[in-house]
Amino acid sequence: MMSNAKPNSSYNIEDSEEDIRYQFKIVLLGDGGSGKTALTNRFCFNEFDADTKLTIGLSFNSFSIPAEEDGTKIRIGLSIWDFGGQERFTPLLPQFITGANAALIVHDLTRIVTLENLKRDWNPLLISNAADVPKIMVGTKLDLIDPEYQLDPKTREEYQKILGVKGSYDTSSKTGFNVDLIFKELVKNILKIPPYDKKNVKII
Ligand SMILES: Nc1nc2c(ncn2[C@@H]2O[C@H](COP(=O)(O)OP(=O)(O)OP(=O)(O)O)[C@@H](O)[C@H]2O)c(=O)[nH]1
Ligand SMILES: [Mg+2]
Repeated sequence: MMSNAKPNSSYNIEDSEEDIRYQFKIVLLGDGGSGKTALTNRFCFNEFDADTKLTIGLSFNSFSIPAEEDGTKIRIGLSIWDFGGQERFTPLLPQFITGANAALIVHDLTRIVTLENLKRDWNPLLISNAADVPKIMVGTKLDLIDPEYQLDPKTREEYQKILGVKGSYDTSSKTGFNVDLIFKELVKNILKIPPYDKKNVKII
């Protein structure tokens, strides 16, 4: 298990622990090799490694993003729980999913079976351990996809409904496309529901 306490490198703002007013737990779930660690590394460190190692059990990162509350600059701390997608780690995961504020459920655009497995395995696992949390469906490796073979809108819509996600985005951790956006969208969704909806917090 890895631990790093760094601000999101893409924001280039000095971090200070005192400013962190809210702390949210975000979990990433999806098949082995679907690109969860690559998303985390792009988001937290603005890095991409073409040869990441599979995650053993889980990897944990914490960092913060800038926000505003009633016009005052604050930071929102995020703890990112990046789970190993190999089946042998599944028995370990429920205890770590518990307490999540939101989830990214991740499928590999180059392997349709990873989308089916969100429906079959990962979404049920999430629901049984963190019932109603906001979640976003994330397609990875967009840079490897021929535009002709992109997920067709009907299939996307069908899966969005079945999975009960707030949105669906395609990303590339290699180019960075949409990576910041999915994490920010997720936090925006946390801020829409109780107990946070009453607070005047905005991501900037
Ligand atoms: N070209 C490209 N390769 C990617 C992208 N995202 C991930 N990869 C590659 O896909 C492989 C698997 O990515 P990981 O991030 O390790 O996958 P994971 O979901 O964390 O896998 P587990 O830890 O086993 O659950 C690595 O070789 C990555 O470099 C992407 O957006 N584009
Ligand atoms: Mg991993």
